[in-house]
Amino acid sequence: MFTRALLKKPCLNLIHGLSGAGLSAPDYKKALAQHAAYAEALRSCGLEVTILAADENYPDSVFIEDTAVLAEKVAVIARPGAPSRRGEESATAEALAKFYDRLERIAAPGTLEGGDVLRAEDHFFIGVSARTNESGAQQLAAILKRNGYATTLVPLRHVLHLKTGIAYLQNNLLLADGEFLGHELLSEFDTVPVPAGESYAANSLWINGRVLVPAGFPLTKKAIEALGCETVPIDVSEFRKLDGGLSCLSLRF
Ligand code: CIR
Repeated sequence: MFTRALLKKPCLNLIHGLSGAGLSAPDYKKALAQHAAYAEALRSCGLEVTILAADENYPDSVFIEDTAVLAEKVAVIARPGAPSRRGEESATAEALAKFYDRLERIAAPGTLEGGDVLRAEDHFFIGVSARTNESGAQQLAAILKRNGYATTLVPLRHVLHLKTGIAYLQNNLLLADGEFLGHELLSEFDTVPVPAGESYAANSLWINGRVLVPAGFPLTKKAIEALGCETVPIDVSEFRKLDGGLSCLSLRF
């Protein structure tokens, strides 16, 4: 169960964030409202939410998940692979120092973004991607292993981040799409495929017994409810325009 979440307010420069989505630029006012509703949804799941101030130096900094990897026993400060995002992690480290006695860090030449890390119970799957390199993934694996967690590196083929395509829904259930369906490194899980045409909804988010799903993906919502899970639809259309999803907007711990 999670008790806290760390978020970061979207900055005005959000409209200049990185995007491969081919959609229009996000509407800042709408993004702010969606961010506030997201924070409220986390509160309604029982989390104490801390929202860091916006930082105009980093257009993508609202996607705070990418700047750290958190577990009970350790907090690891990431080192973003996107050059325009390098440095975002400092504000996260400062905020996390209030909650963790000791912070570990990914060091150069390693790069790692938290969106590439999926936790399933005490096992961490680490995507090796265009953003997370082999060195970053190996450094994280070594830190996690020292703290008693299991790790598996998963080379990515198409998606931006590992969690762009999979979510862990507890009880050994994986919501999976595209390259992760039938994946040999994920064969221990029972897999729920993301319904056709709803790939974006693979980035759903289990929080304390409920599953946050992006609004506008009714088939995924239904598939998750059929598993006996309560769903909470959240509109994140403005963040989708920058390839971001529900998990990217917070660090949960
Ligand atoms: C980026 O390209 O870095 C941002 N526009 C989107 C980051 C999404 N983060 C995530 O999936 N964890």
